[in-house]
Amino acid sequence: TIRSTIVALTVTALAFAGAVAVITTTLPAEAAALAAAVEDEGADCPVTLPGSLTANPRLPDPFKKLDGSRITAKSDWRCRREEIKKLAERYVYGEKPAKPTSVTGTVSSTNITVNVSHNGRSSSFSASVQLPSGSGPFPAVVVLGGFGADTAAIRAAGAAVINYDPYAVGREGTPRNNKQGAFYTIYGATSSTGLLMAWSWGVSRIIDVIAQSGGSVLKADAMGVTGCSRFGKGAFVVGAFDQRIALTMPIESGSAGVPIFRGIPGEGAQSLSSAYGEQPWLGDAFGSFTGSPNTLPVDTHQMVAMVAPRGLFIMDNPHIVNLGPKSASVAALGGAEVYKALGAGENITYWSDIQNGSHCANRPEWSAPLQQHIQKYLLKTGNAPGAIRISSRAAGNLAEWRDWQTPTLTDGPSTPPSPSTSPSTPPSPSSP
Ligand code: MCU
Repeated sequence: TIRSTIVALTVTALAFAGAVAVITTTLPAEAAALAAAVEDEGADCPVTLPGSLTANPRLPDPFKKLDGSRITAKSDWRCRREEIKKLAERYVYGEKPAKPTSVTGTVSSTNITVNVSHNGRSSSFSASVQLPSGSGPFPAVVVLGGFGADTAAIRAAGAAVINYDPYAVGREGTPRNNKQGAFYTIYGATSSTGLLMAWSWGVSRIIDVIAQSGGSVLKADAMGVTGCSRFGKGAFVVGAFDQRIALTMPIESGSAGVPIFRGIPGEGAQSLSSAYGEQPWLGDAFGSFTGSPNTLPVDTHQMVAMVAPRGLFIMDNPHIVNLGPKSASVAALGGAEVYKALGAGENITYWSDIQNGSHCANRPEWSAPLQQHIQKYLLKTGNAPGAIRISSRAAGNLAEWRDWQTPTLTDGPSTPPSPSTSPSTPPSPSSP
């Protein structure tokens, strides 16, 4: 009959639609949509920072907006992330200026040059390039500093290596009132922005040049970043503050990197005053908080969350207490709650389950997951799920650090509670 034919057709159509849906959700192309086309998608979000700070021994609620309400929809994350960005700039790293008036440069199979001008000042720097075998254009991983990252594995996986010297953009060994390097040539030697953010600005300008290059050698929409130790701190900040970065891979970053500031004193890691004083890595404003991290309105679990839903592979070393691996695991677990709420729980990996070895050693244990991450987020040919693999030697407990729970965020637009549909809570009869 006509009716049964329609039913059969409908069932066939549904089955077909179902098959298509399954194919689209498992297609690695989905990873392509994770990174943004711009450095900061939330640049238009209005943010008013708080006028005063209140001490909080727990990790600040990443879902709670500055106006005191909590986000309800996944789409709210865009502007909530902007609030976290502004807090992190103001209190931790210093401001990252937006793209300068003029950014030009060249991309070849061996080298990238970057020329920047802004407000009558100019500076430039360059980075060498090593291509993988095969034919391009290639995805690329920016390697900060040149040690501790497995560049052979990166190239064997099919991504180019961009050897970036952070010191060309923000030198070490200078006092805070006389900072040097390409960033400070533009923004001034007394800029209160620390080196980590200056380094991150430099990588953003490299991405600008690759994006403008026409894409015949390197692909601006398939960029990763990595580095170890102080350059792990840098890689973390690069990924948090440029949403074009599809894959962020900090290694053994230590204090001023991934570990929660609040956990560092109790764990006995490199102290905040030591990290603040050793080099001007953090912004000048952080100086007021080295002895009172509980007063910070933001902590590093929120920088982890800033990377969401993009690929994040945190490598850490549980054998060196000075690195704060327990505090780093708490940052990962706290940030992972935002990944989960955004439906991207599989995009974060924390891996400290490793054999002993010296700081920034080449670790065969990380080669396979490193290549899987490159395949998934840069080449878009893989789909290995992320994993949280915390060594029992240095395992933090998120429950001890939070007094908030993870909300179920809706897919649609945000629905602020309206007085006519949501009854107000009646006053409690038991309160005196
Ligand atoms: C872990 O990163 C740093 C550490 O914060 C410093 O105290 C130490 O001097 O250098 C480490 C590093 O960058 O090692 C290569």
